[in-house]
Amino acid sequence: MTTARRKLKIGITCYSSVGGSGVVATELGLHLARQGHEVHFITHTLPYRLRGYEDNIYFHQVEVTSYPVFEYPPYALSLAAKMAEVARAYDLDLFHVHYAVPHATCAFLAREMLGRPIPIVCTLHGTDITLVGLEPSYFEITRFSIRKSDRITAVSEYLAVHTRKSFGKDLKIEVIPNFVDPRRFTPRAINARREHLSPDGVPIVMHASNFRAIKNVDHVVKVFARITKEVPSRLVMLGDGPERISAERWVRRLHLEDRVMFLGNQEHIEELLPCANVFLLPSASESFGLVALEAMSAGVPVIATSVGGPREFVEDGCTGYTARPHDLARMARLAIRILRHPAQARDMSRNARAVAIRKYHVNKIARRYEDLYLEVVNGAGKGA
Ligand code: GMT
Repeated sequence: MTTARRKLKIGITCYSSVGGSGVVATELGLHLARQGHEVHFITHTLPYRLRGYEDNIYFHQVEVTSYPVFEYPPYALSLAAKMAEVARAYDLDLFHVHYAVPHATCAFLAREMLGRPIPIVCTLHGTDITLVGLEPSYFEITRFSIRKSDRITAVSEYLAVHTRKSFGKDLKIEVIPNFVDPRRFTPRAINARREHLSPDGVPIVMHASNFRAIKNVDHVVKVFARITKEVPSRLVMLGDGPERISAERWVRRLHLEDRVMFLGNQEHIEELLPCANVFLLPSASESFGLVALEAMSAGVPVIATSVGGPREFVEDGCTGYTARPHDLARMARLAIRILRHPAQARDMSRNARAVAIRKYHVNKIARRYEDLYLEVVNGAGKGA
């Protein structure tokens, strides 16, 4: 006989804009709500991927007011106040915050205001930790906020190691990787969309990101230039951000205008990823690299950076390849190998999807968060 698991009231805070951490937080919340938990998103704007009505989902908008004397609107204070207000009104069991600064800091403040020991689970996604390397003045507040959390999770072993190195070897960090819903990110037969992206039927190389400098989007274009010289193909770029102009400039400089498409931000990336023959993610570093996992789930072999999380799920020669971020020659060579050998590509595609399902299925990973929540609300020790 199975006993019913306790249903929880969970407050989730994340950045709502397009980006892996917001996607993880939102998809996790949606999944937990479908399991019967009550999920309260406490965020600045409606999280991207939270669209339409869903049972058990509540959205509480943080209003950031400004006065002439405030040079900067105090987002963190408004958020902390809102978190305390929602926790009190709905009797929340815990806060799950994504990003240490400022979200774990706000959760700490909210708990102090509430005056009851509501547990805080803090998930680290990477930029919160690397930021400290760039901006030493954030060190103390980040360390404080992490240590005041009851449980800390990191999205890869790489990030956990990196965090311990910066903030203390004694930190207990549970690695809970990113996840994917394989029913949504699924291989699809050649379809009209693919014909539109590649009217001449040549292979499609794809990249998706927020075009931050760390994503090395210029490298995507340069690698593609080498690929298409050997195997006529097309490059589809999904997403938008500060480096898009530079990438477009490289396209012109390399005379690739008729081979490259920039589609901007796309809400339904799951409809486009399966059109690719190979997916490129040459970032300078990635704590996980969620979009590469989504591509794998859609049956697309991945060539990703070997710095960070992708090494933990891209199995060289089996589901794709990893390469050092500046080794453009290797990336191009491996992509050409995939495109020239359809039988090998088919095997890789099958393997990629199988690994995504076996190790990173949303049901499996969300269950780990659920277990952690239950432990923490039942008072099973403070991890930090
Ligand atoms: O990659 C980004 O620029 C977005 C960033 C974020 O904070 O949303 O993504 C980070 O978190 C994702 C979810 O855990 C990870 O899959 C990404 O690898 C990570 N980005 C970096 O480490 C650069």
